[in-house]
Amino acid sequence: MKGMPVGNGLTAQQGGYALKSAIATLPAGKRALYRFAITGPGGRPVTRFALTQTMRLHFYTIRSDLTGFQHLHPVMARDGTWTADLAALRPGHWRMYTQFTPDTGPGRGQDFVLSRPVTVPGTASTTALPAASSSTTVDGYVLTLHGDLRAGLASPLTVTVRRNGEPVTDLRPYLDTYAHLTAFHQGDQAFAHFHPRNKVTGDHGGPTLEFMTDLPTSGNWRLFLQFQTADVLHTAAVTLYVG
Ligand SMILES: [Cu+2]
Repeated sequence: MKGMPVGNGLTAQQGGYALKSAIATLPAGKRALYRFAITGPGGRPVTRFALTQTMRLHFYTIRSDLTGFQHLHPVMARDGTWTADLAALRPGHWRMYTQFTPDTGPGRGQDFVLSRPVTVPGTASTTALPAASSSTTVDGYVLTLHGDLRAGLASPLTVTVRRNGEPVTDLRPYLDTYAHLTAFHQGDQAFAHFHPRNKVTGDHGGPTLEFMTDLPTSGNWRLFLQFQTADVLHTAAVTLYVG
């Protein structure tokens, strides 16, 4: 498993690599296509990427109030142009994140997260961030979090999954791991992504997922936990305070 990527995901360029897009606005309330390219130190689009969690590129978006999370896998054309097929966005300020590992050039083998802002025109209302909590429920699954997270320090976080009071032990690997934890910092939308250290041994993950987190700044983070049972992908959300 990869460790933390370079930086906090809030820049469009790093180490000679850049996220380029002509799109600064997208329409509200309907599917929207976000086209972009990753350019390398020579300024040309990168077309060779290493597979990370079975994909050449992971794409995430979040609204400035940390609602509207999407995790997608865009399609790349031969010339290095990517298209992310986004579900309906609410009006407001969004950030588009790309996570990738070049397979050529000086950044070869390095994990990058680059992002750009996008405005969705319309009347924007802000949703207050839910209070920090040690549990959350999605689709009947109750997730309980244990951990005392400290900014800038490697901090263990344990997530236990139960359903009807019983431990869940039929998590399926989704993109090669039993869970994907994507986190965004309240205020600046800093990004982090983690996978549990649990060994993947078929369709019987759970009930406990052991993460080693390393969140760079204190404050509230909105966590999105994605896991699969049968053929259904679940996405749980919870606010976590990092001291
Ligand atoms: Cu992941």
